[in-house]
Amino acid sequence: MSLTLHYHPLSSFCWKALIGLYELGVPFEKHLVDLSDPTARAALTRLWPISKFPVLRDEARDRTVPESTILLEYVDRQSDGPRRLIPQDPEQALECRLRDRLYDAYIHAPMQNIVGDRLRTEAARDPLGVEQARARMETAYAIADEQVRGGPWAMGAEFTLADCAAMPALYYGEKVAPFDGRWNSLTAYLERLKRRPSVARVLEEAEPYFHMFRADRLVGGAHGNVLLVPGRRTAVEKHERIRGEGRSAVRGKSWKSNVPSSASKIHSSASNGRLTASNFESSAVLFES
Ligand SMILES: N[C@@H](CCC(=O)N[C@@H](CS)C(=O)NCC(=O)O)C(=O)O
Repeated sequence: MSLTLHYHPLSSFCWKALIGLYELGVPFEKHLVDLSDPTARAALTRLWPISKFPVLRDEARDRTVPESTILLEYVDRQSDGPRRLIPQDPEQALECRLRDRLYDAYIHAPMQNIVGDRLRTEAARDPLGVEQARARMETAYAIADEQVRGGPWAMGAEFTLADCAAMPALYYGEKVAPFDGRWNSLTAYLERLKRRPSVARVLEEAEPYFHMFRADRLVGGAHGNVLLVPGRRTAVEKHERIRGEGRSAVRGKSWKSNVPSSASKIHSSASNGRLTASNFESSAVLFES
């Protein structure tokens, strides 16, 4: 295979693709797409008019494969290694795909919607939509909690496509719609996921790019087209480093109480497209829980 992954290290759906590729041990090249660069964005759009990543390009077969689930299934089918992301048994494969959908459609996507809403101006907010998204996530948490009770992974003994989908969905989902002491199996499962070598590698590789976080991308993607940044502690630490202060102004504040002021800060500071103290503060606020 001659594969190139068009991606960004901070993108949650790209995390899903990366986890699967690392699990399979498939050789591939990475092409980092900076969506703030019009040329890079246009190139991604030429590959996939929806303009979302991850997108996989297979030069040998002259094939472009978008959508994280399809991308992983494509690679899984061609991989000749011992590992598989989708079970061979048709019934198990069906269940695996269903669990992948559960994480993507009912946790990951509504989480993006909530984050997007938080970055709108007050007038453009959609409280009902946010409540519906949160309720949907909580329903899905309950289903997933039941599913992972036996563990260790989403489908039981084997790490599959469903786990690739679960990691970014739960990692960010938990920050947006906290588990709050409920769903103990899901909580333990998320901790197991973070310790998985493929996942730890993805998190580690994202770290050097945290400073490139662009608040204007978040503003631009108010309907779920968001680049997501890592959790509160890391973001706040970076924020402190940028401001050269020993203590962050945002530490200890709640998500809700920070939201209105941070959203307006993003709007006022996003135009130059550069990381500033105020838009980075907003990124930290995003994941306060
Ligand atoms: N259904 C898609 C979702 C991909 C997605 O939402 N990607 C986000 C990054 S996490 C993106 O490309 N956002 C940039 C944009 O929409 O401008 C998949 O599974 O790959």
